[in-house]
Amino acid sequence: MVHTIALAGNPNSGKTTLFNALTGARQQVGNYPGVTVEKKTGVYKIDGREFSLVDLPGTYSMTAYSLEEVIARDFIATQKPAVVVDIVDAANLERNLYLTLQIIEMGVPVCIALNMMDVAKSRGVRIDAPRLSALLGVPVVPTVARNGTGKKELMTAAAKPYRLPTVRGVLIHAWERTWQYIRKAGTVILAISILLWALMSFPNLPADQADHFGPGQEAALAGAELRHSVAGRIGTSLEPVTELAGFDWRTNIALVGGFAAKEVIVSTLGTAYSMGETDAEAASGLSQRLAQSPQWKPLTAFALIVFVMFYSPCFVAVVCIAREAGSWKWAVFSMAFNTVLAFVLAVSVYQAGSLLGLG
Ligand SMILES: Nc1nc2c(ncn2[C@@H]2O[C@H](COP(=O)(O)OP(=O)(O)OP(=O)(O)O)[C@@H](O)[C@H]2O)c(=O)[nH]1
Ligand SMILES: [Mg+2]
Repeated sequence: MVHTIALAGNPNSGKTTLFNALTGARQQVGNYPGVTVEKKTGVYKIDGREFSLVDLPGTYSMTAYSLEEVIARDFIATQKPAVVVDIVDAANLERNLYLTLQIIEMGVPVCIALNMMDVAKSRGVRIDAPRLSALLGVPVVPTVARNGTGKKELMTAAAKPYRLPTVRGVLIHAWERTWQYIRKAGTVILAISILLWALMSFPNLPADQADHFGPGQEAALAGAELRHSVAGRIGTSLEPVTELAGFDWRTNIALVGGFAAKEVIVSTLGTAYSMGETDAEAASGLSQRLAQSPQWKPLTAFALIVFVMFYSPCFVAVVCIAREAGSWKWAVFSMAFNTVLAFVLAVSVYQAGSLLGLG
């Protein structure tokens, strides 16, 4: 992805001169959509990375009175450039900083090019750039756009703000995501797990059938109970088809549950394979249980991974697709197409693997 650098500043501050110095001959001149204000874009390369450079119309403020102000403001607000280089006329610092503050207040990364330093110097104006940078909280680079002084430093300065994310920023972002997941796991996923447990537990096996199982046959009884439940019946009815991919009826229960939320596939598989386990101390992990199960081979697990990666998005995603696409056609298509594709891939993997004697 090519990042955009926008050049903003007062009229006559040297934006176009700097733009030309940075892009060389590689530039495009056009108009902003719908208006005749000139739009200049070019490519700027540094350290093997490419940036799209945009020369915004010169403005004294971002209050959106004139067409130029509206264009500059809209560009920064909607295009969200990676960084806005604010070209400030050092010889008219006070007047220029008005716009600077407005750009900083828009919340985009800003870097200041303190231009016309030669003019300022000849007028006896001395500017403490590091202090100005500390006061504004953005990098400040003295430049003379006309002869290219400070050009190199400015890019290095302008390219850096997004290249190195701060440790604090990364930690905050990571924490937000983690918290989002914890909340989801604690609410949606818990609710779905309870629902799936209920579907796997009811209706109860009639007493006359349960009586066939004597002491020491708890595991067989639990299997019969699970098969009798709503979820067990769904899983069993799908088995004639899914066994082509090596999936038994218990695996089918987990896959149907996965349509509610992909996160519950493993936990549902765990429940389906541990029902009837009365001694919690002796209970083994799902992986050991599957390794011992006669229905499972490494090839089955591989086919299952392939299927889970490709099959229908969960129902929340399907609802989102319908909303975004504005019709249920795409939602139904994504469910059907993905599930068929996943099944074809899983069957191919399982059958080809079996033929080759793998697993
Ligand atoms: N002395 C000096 N002159 C400069 C410098 N940078 C630009 N200029 C001159 O200042 C004048 C205005 O520069 P432009 O680049 O056209 O300014 P601009 O910001 O694009 O102006 P608008 O597009 O009208 O907003 C030109 O004559 C440039 O040659 C500089 O650092 N020092
Ligand atoms: Mg210009």
